[in-house]
Amino acid sequence: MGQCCAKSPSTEDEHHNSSDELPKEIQEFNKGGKNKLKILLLGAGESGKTTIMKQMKILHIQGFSKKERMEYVPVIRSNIFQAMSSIVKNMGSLDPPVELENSENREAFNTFLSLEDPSTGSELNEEIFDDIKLLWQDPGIQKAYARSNEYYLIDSAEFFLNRIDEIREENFVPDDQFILRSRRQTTGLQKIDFSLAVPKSSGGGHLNFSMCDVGGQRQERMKWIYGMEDIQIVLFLVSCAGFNMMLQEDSSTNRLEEALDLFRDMFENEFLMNAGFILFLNKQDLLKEKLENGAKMEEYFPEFVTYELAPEDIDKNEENREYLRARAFIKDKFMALTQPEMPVNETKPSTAVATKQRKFGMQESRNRENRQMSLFTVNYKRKKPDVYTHYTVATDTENINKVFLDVQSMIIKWNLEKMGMTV
Ligand SMILES: Nc1nc2c(ncn2[C@@H]2O[C@H](COP(=O)(O)OP(=O)(O)OP(=O)(O)O)[C@@H](O)[C@H]2O)c(=O)[nH]1
Ligand SMILES: [Mg+2]
Repeated sequence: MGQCCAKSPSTEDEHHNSSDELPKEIQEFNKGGKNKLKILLLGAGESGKTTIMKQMKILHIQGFSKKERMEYVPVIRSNIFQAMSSIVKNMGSLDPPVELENSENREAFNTFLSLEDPSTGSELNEEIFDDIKLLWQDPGIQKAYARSNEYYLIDSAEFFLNRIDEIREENFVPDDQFILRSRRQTTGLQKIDFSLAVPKSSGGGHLNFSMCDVGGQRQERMKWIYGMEDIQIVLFLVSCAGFNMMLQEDSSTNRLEEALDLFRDMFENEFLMNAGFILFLNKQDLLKEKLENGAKMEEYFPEFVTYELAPEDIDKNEENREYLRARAFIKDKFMALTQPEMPVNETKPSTAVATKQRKFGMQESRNRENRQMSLFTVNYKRKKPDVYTHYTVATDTENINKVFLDVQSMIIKWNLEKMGMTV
């Protein structure tokens, strides 16, 4: 993400057992600074963490330079190829399967079936773009796309496939929306620094932030601990659209279930006991769209059938009712996890390998009950559930600007109350 981010540690770096050996940017992040507020972005894969980092760059740094924009061209082209490849390769194995409808597209279909994934999107030639365009218009492909919760497909597939003419242009320069929609899995840790003006009513001046992004897929989570030192704020992201989808890395685990497990583990994590938690219930646009297209929350969470909205949340607009119920249901599920039933100081049985030191000799933890690695020893010491929730659309700059202003005021309030810092 441009000049301000560090990539670390690489696979071989995982064996480091001294904080002195961590990449410089992460050491700096860990040291923080007197007036720096450290925010750690957490959440499962594809919850939208990196998209929030991109938004901070757009909103609070200098945005993307032309050179940086051009670096996204191969990413976007590779995304569009992978999207079509995934639809073509999965439609036959759906239950019931979906067939190509226009026989004139058979050749393009077969070519696509036999194509290897190009390592970078810049290798796509004109014929491949033609084939993608033809296939995207086939009613069979559209039907398979409508069932994309049954196999792995990137969230931005439709956005990119609808814009293939622009993407294939020789002089294509991605705008912010293309960049925000692009998908590249994060490995290691990435850091970004920015500062925001503090309103006069809260003392004026500036507040400096250091924000750290991590990879959310299971194999990445052992690295999270590198970014946890003295974290003041955890910004935990959830893809609400994941309620009817399975994980990319484990096709037997529901994405929302995984997010709930992960949130509970992080909320109870002893290294994050002093952090305030902000929950971004993200991908609200996709949640709404899915429900409008007939997806049923109760098929995945049967208790949803009897769930009722609080009177103050009921909207006169009946059309929105199912969506409002669903988003409140998801929120309640997360908030219930912030009210632990187990007594203070009781340690949850865990396969965790955490050492209390910061100099983490990272070891493998075992996969328990076929769910994500439970990384660290947990206990129930958190006194007050400092959790704030927001419904977000991470790809919408205006929405994130507004939400982040709220987050900022809340952080200032927390700061003044809990950390004794004056701003
Ligand atoms: N429509 C929509 N797409 C979103 C939203 N938030 C993120 N996305 C898209 O979802 C995909 C995944 O987002 P990322 O920000 O890469 O997810 P991540 O949490 O960083 O994923 P990892 O790096 O694997 O941990 C990207 O293509 C984003 O454009 C949202 O609110 N709405
Ligand atoms: Mg990421």
